[in-house]
Amino acid sequence: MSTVHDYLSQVRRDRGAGYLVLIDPDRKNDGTLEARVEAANASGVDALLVGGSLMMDGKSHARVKRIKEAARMPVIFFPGSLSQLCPHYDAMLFLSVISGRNPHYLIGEQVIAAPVIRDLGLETMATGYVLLDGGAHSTVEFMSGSTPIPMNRPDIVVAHGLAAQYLGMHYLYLEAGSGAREPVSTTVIRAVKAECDLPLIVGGGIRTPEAARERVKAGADFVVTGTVLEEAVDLGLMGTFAKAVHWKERT
Ligand code: 1GP
Repeated sequence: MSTVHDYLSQVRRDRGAGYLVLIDPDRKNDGTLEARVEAANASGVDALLVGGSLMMDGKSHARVKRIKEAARMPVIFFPGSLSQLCPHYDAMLFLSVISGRNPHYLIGEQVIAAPVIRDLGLETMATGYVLLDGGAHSTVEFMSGSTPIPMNRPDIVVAHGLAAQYLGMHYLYLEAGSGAREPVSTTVIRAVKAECDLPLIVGGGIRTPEAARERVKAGADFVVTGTVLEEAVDLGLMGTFAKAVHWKERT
């Protein structure tokens, strides 16, 4: 059986890099969910990440179901919290906040989630999550009680990437925080790419297709955007991002 992990590897091989759109199944997006998913279907988006740090009502599971029903691509759980764990995903990033020193987000949440994940039969993709300082206090920094790594310390990021690799993780997520002022720098991405073999997912504060393309050129294997599309008037912007990321498909 082909897995979402296999599919993402194929995307990297065929398109050069993958474009992932983050949808927060929170109240604020309730009226636009189907439109967002339809736009992603039509725009060459490779997969949807679904999750958020804080849900402001109890309807997130129903929204995930609506996303799954409309999506013609994998729907991947991006866990902000275990309260969003439900049967409607195709796979999940099994995250550990390895840049933090808060044991609850390093291993505590994972232990609580594991038996539920087994019963749901959800595919897990072990992901080392590295939070960098994107110039603004982020929700994930507050919620996970972890200090971001300064952006001017690629050496520290590289050491975390190597540790994730030696721990047998499948992906490294370089995160500047949702809505970051500054996305993860190309210097950091290049440094990690030079020394670490894991596929790199890069997100937080990426607002233009040019910024996405620069990050792919620096070594990002997957680019994530969330906020820019929540703010966008024209969801056609997704297609421009997808073209910027899929460098192998450019003529
Ligand atoms: C957050 O990396 C994602 O986890 C996306 O960030 O909302 O800033 O695009 P943005």
